[in-house]
Amino acid sequence: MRQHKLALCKDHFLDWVPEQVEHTIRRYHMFTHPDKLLLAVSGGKDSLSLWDILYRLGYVVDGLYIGLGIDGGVRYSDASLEYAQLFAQDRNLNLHVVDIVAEYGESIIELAIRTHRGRYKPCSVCGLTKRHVMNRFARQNKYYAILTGHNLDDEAAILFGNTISWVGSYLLHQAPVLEANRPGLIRKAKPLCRIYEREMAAYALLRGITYIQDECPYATGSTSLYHKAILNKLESDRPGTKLSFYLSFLQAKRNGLFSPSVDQKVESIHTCPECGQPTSAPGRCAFCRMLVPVEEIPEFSQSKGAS
Ligand code: Q46
Ligand code: ZN
Repeated sequence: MRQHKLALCKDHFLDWVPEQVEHTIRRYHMFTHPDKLLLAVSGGKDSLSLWDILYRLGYVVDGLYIGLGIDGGVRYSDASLEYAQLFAQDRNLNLHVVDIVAEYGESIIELAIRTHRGRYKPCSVCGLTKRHVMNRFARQNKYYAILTGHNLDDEAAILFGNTISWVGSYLLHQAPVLEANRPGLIRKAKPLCRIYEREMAAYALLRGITYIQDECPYATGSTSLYHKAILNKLESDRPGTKLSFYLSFLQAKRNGLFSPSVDQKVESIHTCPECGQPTSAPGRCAFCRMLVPVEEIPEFSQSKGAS
C-alpha cells in the first residue's frame, strides 16, 4: 500500500483493515457496541466486507437489502440478492429485504419512466427511493444508525464532483456521520470512508467473500466513474492523494470553512402526511410525490399545459 508506505502479509492485512475501521468508528463517534445497527447491503464487495468486519469487531448489525427490480440482462437485482442471502446464511446473520416492486407496484425503471425523471438513467429516482426506504425501515424498527459501505474512493469522487461545481449545500453535508438532526431522521455513518476501494477488494478476496462483480448496468458512463478515473490517475502519480484530499476537506470543515447559510439554519421541520417521514417543506415528501399518479403532479401538469 504505497499510500501508507506499508507492506503487509495476508494475516496482518486482515487484522489491519478491521483496526482501521474501528479507529474510524471511534474517531468520528459513529456508534458503540450496544447500539442497534442496520447496514445497507447491496451484495457488492464493500457492503459485504463491511458486514464481515463489523461482525469480527463484535458489533451486532442487521442487513437491509433493497430490491430495485433492475435486470439489465445480467439479473442484476436478483443476483445481488442471492449473494447477500448467501453471505447472511453462512454467518447466521439477519438480512431484511424490502422489494420495491412488491411494496410500491413498480420497479425503479418504471417509476423513472412514469414520472419522467430519467428514462435512460433512473439514478436520481433510485437514490431518492433508497434513502426513503432505508430511513423508513430503520425508524420503524428502532435502529440507532444506518451504515453504508461508501469507501474512500466513493467519498473522494463525491467530494471532487461537489468541489468542481461548488455545490455548497452538498459540501456542507458530506461527512463520515450524518447526524439525526430532525425528528424521524435516523443517523447515518460510513465506517469505510478512510479505506481505499483497492484495499476493500483485497480484503474481500483474502476473506473468501463472494460478491456480485457486475456493476449496476446504469452505472456505465456515470459522472462518478469519470471522476474516479481522474482521481486514480492522480493517485497513481502521487500515492495518498485521495486520502489527503478527503481528510483535508474534513479538517477544513472542522476549521469552519463551510457553515450553513441563514436559510439552511432556519430550515423548517415538517412531517410528510402520507408516510410520516421528516421533510423540509410542508406537504408530501419528495418520495410520496413521486408515487402519486402523474396527472396529479402539479409540475408535470403545468409543463404539459405550457407546451
Ligand atoms: S443509483 Fe443508478 Fe446506482 Fe441505482 S440505478 Fe444503479 S447506478 S444502483 S448506486
Ligand atoms: Zn412521504
